Amino acid sequence: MPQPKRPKPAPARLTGLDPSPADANRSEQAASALAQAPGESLTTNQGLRISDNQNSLRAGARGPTLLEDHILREKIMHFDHERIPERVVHARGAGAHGVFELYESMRKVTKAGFLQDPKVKTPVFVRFSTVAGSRGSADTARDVRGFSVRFYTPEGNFDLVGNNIPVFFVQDAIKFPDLIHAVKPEPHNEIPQASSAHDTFWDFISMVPETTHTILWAMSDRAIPRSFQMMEGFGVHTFRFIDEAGDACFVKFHWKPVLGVHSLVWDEAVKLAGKDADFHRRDLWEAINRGQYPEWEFGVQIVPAKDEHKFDFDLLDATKLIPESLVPVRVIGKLTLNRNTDNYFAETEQVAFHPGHLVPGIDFSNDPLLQGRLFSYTDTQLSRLGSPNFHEIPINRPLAAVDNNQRDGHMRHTIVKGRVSYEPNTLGGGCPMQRPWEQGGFVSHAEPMEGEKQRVRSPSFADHFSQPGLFWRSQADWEQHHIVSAFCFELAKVGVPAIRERMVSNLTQVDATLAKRVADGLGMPVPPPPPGAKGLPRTDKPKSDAALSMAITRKDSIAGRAVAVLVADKVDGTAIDAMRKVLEAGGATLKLIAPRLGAIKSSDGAPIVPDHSLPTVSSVLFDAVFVPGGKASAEALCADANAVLFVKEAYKHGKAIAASDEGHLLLATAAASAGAPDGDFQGEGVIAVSGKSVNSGFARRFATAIGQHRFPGRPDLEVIVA
Ligand code: HDE
Repeated sequence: MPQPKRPKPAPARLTGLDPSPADANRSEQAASALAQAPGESLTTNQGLRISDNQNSLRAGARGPTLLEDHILREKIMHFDHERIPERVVHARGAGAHGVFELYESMRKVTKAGFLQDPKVKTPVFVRFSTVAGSRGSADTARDVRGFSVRFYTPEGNFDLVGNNIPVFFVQDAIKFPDLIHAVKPEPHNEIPQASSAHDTFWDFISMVPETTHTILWAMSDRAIPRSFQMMEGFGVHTFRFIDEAGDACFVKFHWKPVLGVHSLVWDEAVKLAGKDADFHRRDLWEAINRGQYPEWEFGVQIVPAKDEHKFDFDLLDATKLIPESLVPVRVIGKLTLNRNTDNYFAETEQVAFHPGHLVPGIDFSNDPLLQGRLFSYTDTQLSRLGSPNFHEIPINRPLAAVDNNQRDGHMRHTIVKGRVSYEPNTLGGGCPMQRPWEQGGFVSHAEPMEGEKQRVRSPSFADHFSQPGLFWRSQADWEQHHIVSAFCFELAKVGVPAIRERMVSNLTQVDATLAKRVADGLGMPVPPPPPGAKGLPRTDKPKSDAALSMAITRKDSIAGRAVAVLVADKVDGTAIDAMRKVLEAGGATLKLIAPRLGAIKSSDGAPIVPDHSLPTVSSVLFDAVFVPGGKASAEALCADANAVLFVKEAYKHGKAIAASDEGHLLLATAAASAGAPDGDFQGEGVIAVSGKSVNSGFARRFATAIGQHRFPGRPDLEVIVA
């Protein structure tokens, strides 16, 4: 029998890490690190060729299996240990490779090598995640998203382990385990999975007012992003840039998505959890496969050292952001994700990020949350990856040469030659040697220190309500409405009334209207302010900050949007073609959805092969819906409950809807069944022309509507039944 040929792998390197910093090709490095010899023969892990992979070794055809079967035992033993402990937080994630390109040299403020020369391209690996859910949980849970970026620089790995929300719940690392225990499923029954809508979470949040700022973000639509490609990223903590002369300034890091910041609506997110639990990771995977590479611009907010105390909040307090209206974000580079992983486990699961993976020119601030993280991330890798040698796993190996006197440990890959494993030495020629700052050595910023050893919170961390107020005031009406609804949803799931009261009482310190609206939604009176509330140092400057709202984000692109086209036999094929031409030119994808799979015919007899059947998909998987004409097609769809629901739901979720010619019949049927007040869908973003097929002007109007993303201001959304 002819044997299939496998592609030849890169030659396996058997001794240690690549010493060449010039080797910037991660995939080559990863391939060469896989010291496995793929061939055409099936073997054991010792290279023994296997003659029968179908049957275990038995004493006679119907006899017992023999303990001697070393091939069976090796295979089952390996299988038994396929799982490793999932991350204690951020367990659910998706990753991809890419590249970082600098727009302008940052030499004046930092010595970091990858921020010097705009010609240099730095390979990166990025992992997005949710925080609370387990590895198998749904992507669209209401949660903060992790946004971890590893830069493989010639000076070592720099990990920017951030989130899609610029502030954090707690100010001090010592509170982190409490926060996480509160949000995780409750310990007695392990319910609920990947949801903050339960008593223990709100019990904690309501007792810890420093969480108020982040909880407002978490109740906003930021916590249900449309796509990883459509969310911002933040380093959260204040870091330091250090220049060649050793002078420091403060810096906050930002990622700004090129497609703009867009979110789902809550009902959509809930339904998606069932319809496609992999919604976000699939979106990322497919975009990269299509060659529509996700992009973010990299920005910095720089604060000179002398301005450290200029603000009425503390730069070291991770529950605060620096309003962009006070310190604008300077965009200095671009991140592009252009390659999917070859193996989820080897790359996305085994990647081990750490905020302490730094390069010379970047340093920590004294943010007490960041300081605690510096312990946690190495520690957690030991239990997760099982060995102090996790840096030798291909995805974790720096491009920079690694050389030190650390030895041995579980699963050591490097075969170090020679007799010297100490320093100083003469027997090894003094190598490896320390390097001063001038030769690329890392030197911690020499910040003057004095003070008493004490367990205290700085009084400059005490104002927990001014910035939540700023965030609230900066939101558009529909964003405020969604925040109120989210509070009502979450708190209505809380069983203990005292927790709800305490929480709404805290909200009175943010904004009286917010508290009133949430109290109304919960059917309770507004409670008195929390005990001890005494007009904490309030700042109303700035009054609002446009960068905190999603309303003014980019809305002129349809790239990455998915458009459903509902079709049945005798559909107007020319309308589909005309629409496809315009939408695909803008970077959207079109999927034809018919009552069932199998080719149908257009009105002029041409065969059309649908991508999906109606029972297997749902409107929540798409950003917009188009119903082409063709009388028989439209009538068949009107008689199909799935098609009617599809349109009703898309309308309720504020999506752009277009219908050409008789396609309008389906809109009318859906509107009638949804109880639309005027007997038809009238809201913005509905583009219907009866009696006409699609021309390019019509298609462009639809494209403009899709670019708006959602129409949350449709007046009749509350009464639509979908
Ligand atoms: Fe993390 N966090 N964290 N965290 N975190 C982890 O490390 C921790 C915090 C963040 O994609 C863990 O490797 C402590 C802030 C992301 O692999 C663990 C504290 C921010 C990821 C850990 C914080 C983050 C993690 C679990 C308070 C935003 C996913 C697995 C002092 C700036 C990284 C792991 C990935 C992961 C601890 C607070 C972001 C246990 C103790 C603030 C994006 O080490």
